[in-house]
Amino acid sequence: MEVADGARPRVLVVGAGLAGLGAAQRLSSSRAFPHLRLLESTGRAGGRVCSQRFGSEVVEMGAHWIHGPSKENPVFQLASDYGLLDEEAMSEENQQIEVGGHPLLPAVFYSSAGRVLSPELVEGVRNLFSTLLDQTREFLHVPQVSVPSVGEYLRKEIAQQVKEWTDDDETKWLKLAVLNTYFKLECCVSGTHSMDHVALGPFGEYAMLPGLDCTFPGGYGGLPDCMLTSLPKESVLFHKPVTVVRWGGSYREESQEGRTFPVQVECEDGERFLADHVIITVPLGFLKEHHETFIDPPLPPRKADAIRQLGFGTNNKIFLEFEQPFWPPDCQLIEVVWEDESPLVEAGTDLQASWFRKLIVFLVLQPPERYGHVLCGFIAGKESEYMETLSDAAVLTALTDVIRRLTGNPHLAPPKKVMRSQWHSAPYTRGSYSYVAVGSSGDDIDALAQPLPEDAADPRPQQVLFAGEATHRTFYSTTHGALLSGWREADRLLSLYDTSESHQHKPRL
Ligand code: 6YU
Repeated sequence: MEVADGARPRVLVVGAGLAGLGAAQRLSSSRAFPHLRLLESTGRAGGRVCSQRFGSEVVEMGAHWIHGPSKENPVFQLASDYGLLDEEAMSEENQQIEVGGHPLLPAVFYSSAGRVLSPELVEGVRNLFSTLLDQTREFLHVPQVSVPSVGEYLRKEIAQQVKEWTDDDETKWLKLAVLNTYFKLECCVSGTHSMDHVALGPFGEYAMLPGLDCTFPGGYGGLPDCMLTSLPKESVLFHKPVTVVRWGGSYREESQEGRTFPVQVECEDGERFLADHVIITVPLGFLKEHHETFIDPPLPPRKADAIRQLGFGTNNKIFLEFEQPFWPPDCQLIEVVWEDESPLVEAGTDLQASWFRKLIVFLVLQPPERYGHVLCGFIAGKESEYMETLSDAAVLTALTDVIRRLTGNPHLAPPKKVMRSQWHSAPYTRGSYSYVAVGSSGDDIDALAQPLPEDAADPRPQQVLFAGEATHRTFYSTTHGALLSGWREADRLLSLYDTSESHQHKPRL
């Protein structure tokens, strides 16, 4: 029997990042959901996928790589289908490379003493750190862990190892300083202020896919752009920040006497939308700040606790363009070692005096013929949030001083241009990505992903559904985790209406 259009379910999706676009794309390809609206607070699609112009080239302010670009990675598959990747990225060989999340690029280590460190010394330390880091992933099913965090575990092991080092004191200190750089690098990977905040037990739950991380030659933003164009034009509304999602109600259009809807979504401009279902894909950072007022009636305690306990930190990028490179021609990564630092010694807390010490890695954007001489620095944590409060000029001056110190060249010309991301200040993001913080576990991720009403005995269909990278138990913090979470919630609705399309994984292109 044909269902009249007016009787078909109305669905709202809040947020046009990859999770929201993925959900909308999958639902819009089903005839069961002709009444679909996507409400996005900002003026663009993509969320934390954000390609921007830097001079004549496009750079990534948010997501940079497809992590693990291979068959199981839906972002890789979708980007390949749209023709957004180059041949090398799509080659079978590339897809089979296993890098364990840390691709090795030709790197140079500059130290705060104005010297380049020996590759042999650095390699030995890198192997030690990566062995210890591998060990931290082995506690997943261990009932009692000896220390709560990844950082404490690493430090405890390092303190043991140091006792057996036979090097002279200077070499020992230098090795510790290099280790400290790896701690800071790991803060960027996990999007946290300190590895002491990252829970040890669940750390191994994050899953890595095979494939050598790749980038989008035309910009990551091509992916959300393509997804957006596949949606009915009138279904996407920009500049529509949602202020409150009311559920469990009985709402009726003012002008109509027709049926009632359980969900009412109100936007900052006062406009209201009624629906049978809403899929919320706003970042965990936004939920941390607003969940008490954003959802009415408020979230059940288990879900609110999950929001409070899971981690959501800051990782920013700073792009610097130089007239001339100060690095060697084959160098693709510049790493910074502060010789007076050690993971076994508490770091200073004066952000104003030392924020720039947290920036320990610069990617050299490739190829130089295309980008010129552009570095992309990564900086995580409170120092990164402090950096957001400074002017471009202050950031440029501080980093010029750092680079002059590293190269031992007090006359090195300053970068001619600077641009940085400010994800912590972004009101609809409030940070960069999620991690499993001390005191939380993968169960919190699942609790966050649980739709409302939660009670399986409740006869009402699920009204409020949750997607977004922070709701994916094994791929949290990634674009593929975000996309999969959007598909998951779309499939939940498709199966609710028992459409035969629920398990078709091919979105409409
Ligand atoms: C990846 C990478 N990558 C660098 C940096 C950042 C991130 N990630 P969105 O936020 O996209 O969408 C939500 C939308 O909702 C948004 O448009 C809002 O405006 C809107 N909204 C909010 N409030 C609203 C309201 N009230 N009303 C209406 N709309 C509202 N991922 O795969 N590769 O290289 C990086 C990186 C600087 C900031 C990244 C990377 C993370 C991804 O960008 C991110 O997960 C997804 O884009 C999120 O999509 P979404 O739809 O969920 O939200 C062991 C272990 C370790 C674990 N970590 C491993 C490392 C993995 C992370 N790697 C990061 C590295 C970089 C460089």
